[in-house]
Amino acid sequence: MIKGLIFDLDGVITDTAEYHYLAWKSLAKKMGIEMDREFNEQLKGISRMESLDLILKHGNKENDYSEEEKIELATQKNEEYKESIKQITPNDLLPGIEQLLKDAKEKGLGMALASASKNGPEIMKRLEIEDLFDGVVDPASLSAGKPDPEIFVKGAEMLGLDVSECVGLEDAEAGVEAINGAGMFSVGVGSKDAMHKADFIVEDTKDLTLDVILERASK
Ligand code: B16
Ligand code: MG
Repeated sequence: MIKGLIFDLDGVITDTAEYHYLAWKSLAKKMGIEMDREFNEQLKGISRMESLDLILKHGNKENDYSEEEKIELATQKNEEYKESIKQITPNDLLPGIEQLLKDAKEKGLGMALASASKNGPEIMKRLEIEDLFDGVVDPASLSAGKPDPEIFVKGAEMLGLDVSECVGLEDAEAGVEAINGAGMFSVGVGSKDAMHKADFIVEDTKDLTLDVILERASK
């Protein structure tokens, strides 16, 4: 029986990808690296430092900066990103998500956040959904990021549930792999192609209704 939902943030609850993109693009420009939206797709669900490494590699500059300099660059990106997320309001919840969270709460399901973003708690506050959640996995506490299952396993632990009692929701391929690796039922939001490893695929968050999720997961 399903007793908990474990959510990714960016791409499932709200769309912060555009803000990440603009902040990385402006940092990349300062380093003389061009990046477009197509390249940006690779950064979804990937941690801040790993994203920076991918951008440097993309610009053939992977050996140009020391660890210290890279931390400084990632901090610069994060400062710009933090400025832009100040605009987030409850209107930025993706379609269907508010209803899903409310229905799950009403049914007594546990809910945890499994986002790679260290800005997750701030974003949840701005979306006014933090009270609906029982826990947020701290990405800084992880020994490995997605596709490693650790973040979803920790989410289930936080809820006091077995992984078999939880459903994980993701929009990134690495995230779906993490859910599957944890032994949880995976819901993928996105194209059939990108989400082919998910147990259940919806193209849009508006199709994420609690009844359908529970029905699919208990088959
Ligand atoms: P931060 P998710 C991820 O969020 C984003 O998709 C990814 O682009 C970002 O680099 C990562 O969070 C880290 O974010 O710099 O705020 O710590 O999809 O795992 O909710
Ligand atoms: Mg995501």
